[in-house]
Amino acid sequence: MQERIYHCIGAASCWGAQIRTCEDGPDAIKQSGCQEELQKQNISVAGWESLYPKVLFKETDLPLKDVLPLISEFNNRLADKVFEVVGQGRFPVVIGGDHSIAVGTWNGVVCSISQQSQKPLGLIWIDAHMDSHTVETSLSGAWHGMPLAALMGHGTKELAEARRSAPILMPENVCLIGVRSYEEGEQKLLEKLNVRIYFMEEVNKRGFQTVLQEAIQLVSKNTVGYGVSLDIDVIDPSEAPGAGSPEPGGISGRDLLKGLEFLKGDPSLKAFELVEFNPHLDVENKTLNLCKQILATVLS
Ligand SMILES: [Mn+2]
Repeated sequence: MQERIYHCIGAASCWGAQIRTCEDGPDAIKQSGCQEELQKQNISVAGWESLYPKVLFKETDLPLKDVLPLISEFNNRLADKVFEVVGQGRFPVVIGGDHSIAVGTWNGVVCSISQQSQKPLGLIWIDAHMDSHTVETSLSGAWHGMPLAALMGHGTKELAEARRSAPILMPENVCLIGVRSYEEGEQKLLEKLNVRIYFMEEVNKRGFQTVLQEAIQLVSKNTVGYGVSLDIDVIDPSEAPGAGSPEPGGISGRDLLKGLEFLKGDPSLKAFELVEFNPHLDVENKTLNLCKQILATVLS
């Protein structure tokens, strides 16, 4: 098996979230010595760089109506960076930031892969939420609640497009795991698109490991491979309090890590994304340590 060479990209944008201090998430992970620890475990991380939005929340706060151009500009740069990294034969690991950065990540991956294959990319979205609103259905208007709909070609064009036109994912190649908090509008859209959702109830019943294995099969069918987008809020807030929108009743860190073992060295896995870690809401570095364990598990 060919050894993966990893390239980490900190995507320090939080303009899609309501609590915007998760812009410090990627730097907190980097500054914790994560790259050195991974290297010690013989995990080859060839590069680690950070991208920042044109305006940082810690410098200037902006009203919701003004943030979309910033998100869009950031996602375009992120997509270009991911495209470049894949072009160098490296495996991109994108660390957010809020979940709206997924538009940049997966646009970059799909643009690069589509140069070699006509087949679509699959995606496993591991999250307490559906993130499948459009402007019309969202109650909060927060852009991090919309990226999955955008990637499948629904919602505001300005959010959905980076490097290429939406849709960049087909609903039959997408599934969600761990969902337990959602609103009617986004649920209706996913139902209409016939997207497979493993709600938390099913995860509890069958086990995360079993469900993830089945999801891998599903997103591998007729695709060039798949990506994983992991929102840290899928873990129960008692273990991962440092998340943008914590929801009770989540997966345990132990079960999540056990399941993620399946991603180790899988040649069909094309990219990995970890989002929504907020160091300002963390307690005794619990969430930070889980983020590091997740990276060590998937990257080993
Ligand atoms: Mn999310």
